[in-house]
Amino acid sequence: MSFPKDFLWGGATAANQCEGAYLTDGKGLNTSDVMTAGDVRTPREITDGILPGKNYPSHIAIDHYGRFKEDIALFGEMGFKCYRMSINWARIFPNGDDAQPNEAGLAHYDAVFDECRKYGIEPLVTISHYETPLGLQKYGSWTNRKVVDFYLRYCETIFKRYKGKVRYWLTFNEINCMSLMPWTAGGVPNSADEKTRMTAAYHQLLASARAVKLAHEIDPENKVGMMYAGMFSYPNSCDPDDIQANTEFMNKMLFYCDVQARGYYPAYKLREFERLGIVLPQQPGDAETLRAGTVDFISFSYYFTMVVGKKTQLNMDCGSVNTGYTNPYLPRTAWGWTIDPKGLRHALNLLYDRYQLPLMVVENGLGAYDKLEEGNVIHDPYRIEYLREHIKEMKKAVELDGIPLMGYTTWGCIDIVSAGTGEMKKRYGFIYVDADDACQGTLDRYRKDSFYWYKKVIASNGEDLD
Ligand code: BGP
Repeated sequence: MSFPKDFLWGGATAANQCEGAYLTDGKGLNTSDVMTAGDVRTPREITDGILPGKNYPSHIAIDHYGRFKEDIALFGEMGFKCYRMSINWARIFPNGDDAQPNEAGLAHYDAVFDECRKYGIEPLVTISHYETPLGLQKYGSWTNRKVVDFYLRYCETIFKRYKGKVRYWLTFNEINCMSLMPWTAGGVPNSADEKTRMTAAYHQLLASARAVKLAHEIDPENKVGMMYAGMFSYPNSCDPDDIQANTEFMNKMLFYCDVQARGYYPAYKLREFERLGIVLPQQPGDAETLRAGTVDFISFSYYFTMVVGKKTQLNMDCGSVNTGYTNPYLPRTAWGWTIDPKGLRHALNLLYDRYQLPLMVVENGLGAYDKLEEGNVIHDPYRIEYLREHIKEMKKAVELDGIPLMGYTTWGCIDIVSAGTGEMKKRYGFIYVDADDACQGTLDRYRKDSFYWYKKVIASNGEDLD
């Protein structure tokens, strides 16, 4: 027994990080369109509107909007079974609160899904991946309950339009990032206090539950998942206080999954709200809504693990989560992210033990500096090594631990803009894109060594990893 026959091998992107064409065909602005590029030491700026002279990488990105046919053909060549992508909400509802959807935006994704079908690629669609329409700022974005209805209007539009074309959906990318970087997660200022964040999170959780129910009503074939930013941590030591601190950190992250998988807030979270004086903006019927909208599967991103102890003070810095501790057993990437393939097996076990739902790894990969060499070749053995070791551990989780794993989509299967730093030079792809950090270049695509390697992996259903 190895990976199931229908295992969904593939890759993942997000609209704001690859599409570009930020005003084409009636698209409105979203939260990512006012974020400048930074780097490993320079945080991205969030500007008040678009300012002259600043570099906003989402505006051009890799022009996936214009070149999706070429890109999907390359995914098809690798043998992808699945393409995880997101719909840019502001292409469908340019201001977020429009009464009618934008037909040009809808037609674009029709063409994308049709292209996927040509190659037998199953689309897995993230409904909101770090791209909240900027027009919703006037409501206070997700802190306002009205936004739940706007999101549902968007969901209903796309569920109906793409019925039969899309069967797999994720309601929010990395929903637990509302606790870490609320602007990115949902257009809430990063300075927002805990009460504000928890209000916005409540509305997203409610919206997710309503979306799950609606998706099932519109098409019983629909499978809707939640998406967890893979925050997994080890206690700093066997000091019980370190263990407790780690449990609390994991609960702070996992409560989002608890609500989406179980349909209610866990006791530890409710007690914490009482202690902090946080009152959720609950209305009659909400509890039933949450219970009726539990997800069909759990998906997550997995890049690194962290160490948490009694002295931990969380700090988000240039796209990294810092806990104040480092793990001496693990190497790190050039961006300081630990490399921990074995942690992926732990993560799969932890999530399956906790929820007993099918799992899917929808992001994993190595952000690295690549070099385009003479003859347009890119030798990236480091990427192959990273992915190979993670796939091996995933395989153990399936074979030895009996985890029902639906699929694996590597992050940034084609080079795209980094979410954390806004750089192009933090590359994850099997396909190299000729663009610099200002998204200037020919934008030509070239196959890296890892392209040919991943093709073999897929063709052998994960058996040939050499
Ligand atoms: C996840 C996000 C992606 C993404 C990835 C890699 O958190 O869902 O959008 O980009 O991380 O992060 P980065 O781009 O910062 O390297």
